[in-house]
Amino acid sequence: MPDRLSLFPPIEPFHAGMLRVSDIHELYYEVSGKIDGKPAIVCHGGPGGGSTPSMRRYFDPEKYKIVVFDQRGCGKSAPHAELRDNTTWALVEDMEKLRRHLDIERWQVFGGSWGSTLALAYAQAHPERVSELILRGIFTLRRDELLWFYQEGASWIYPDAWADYVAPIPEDERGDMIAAYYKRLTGDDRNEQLRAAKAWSVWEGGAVSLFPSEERVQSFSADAFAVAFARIECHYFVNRGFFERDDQIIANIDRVRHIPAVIVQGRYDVVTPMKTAWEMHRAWPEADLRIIQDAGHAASEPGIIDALVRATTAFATR
Ligand code: STX
Repeated sequence: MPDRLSLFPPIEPFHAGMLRVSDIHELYYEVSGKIDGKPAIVCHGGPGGGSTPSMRRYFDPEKYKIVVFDQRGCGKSAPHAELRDNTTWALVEDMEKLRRHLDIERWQVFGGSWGSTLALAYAQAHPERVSELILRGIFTLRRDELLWFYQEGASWIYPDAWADYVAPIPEDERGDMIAAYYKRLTGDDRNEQLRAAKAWSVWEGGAVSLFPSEERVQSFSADAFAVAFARIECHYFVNRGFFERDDQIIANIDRVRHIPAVIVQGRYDVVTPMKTAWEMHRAWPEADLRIIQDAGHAASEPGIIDALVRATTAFATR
């Protein structure tokens, strides 16, 4: 594959802090790149996946002021893995609190997977605050999308990893895997909670990239990561994203159709299959859909990196 763009070099934030957003929660945030550069905020995946230092590297640090944060309960945000007062709409308002705290008027919103869901929920609530949208691995938390990955569908592609995912759940509870996991992830038995969290998290970590990554599976099975990721994801899924309707994000797409947008989708994304990106594209033809023919779900796929870096670079001078 000729001339694919790669990530910008690693950088350290020039500012980082904790922002209190509720009686319970404090959020970790960091700002990197150019102090008076074009503002952009990154929404990480999961929910509950936390941010990573590589998220800074999708933007030219000489052009962008890059804001990265950990959503409620995950990464360096506190309290860890907390589900109380943790909803989509709380996260949307957290982004507004962070924007005002940093004295930013409008920003580019960049998000993959659950980060695309959150980016769109935010943009639909506060369209005047969003200069552009860059979205990857489109996920809208509809029932069918959840069933595909956690109940039946992805199981046909990864039957080997699926066996480990169903192992902690007794056979008579496997008819509703999300409910069965939720019971264990929120139960009093700490050992059972940890075992369930690791199995849930490793299932997702193993399906993320086109080619297997032992390193990713290892990091997804680390206790702290797995507990936040599994508990928070499962909590959002049991609560159906805290949305009013199943198709909330696509049904409200008219609110953001005027915002310049790029959608990057891997053809072989098994976590958030391309059907959702395609349905979004049909409802939002103005968005520039880039299908990457040799990529899965991960932001780190070479073709996905190339398309995302091209998108931030094209928008850098707007
Ligand atoms: N969850 C999809 C999601 O947002 C349904 C997601 N899956 N894995 C990730 O995010 C990370 C690799 C970013 C943690």
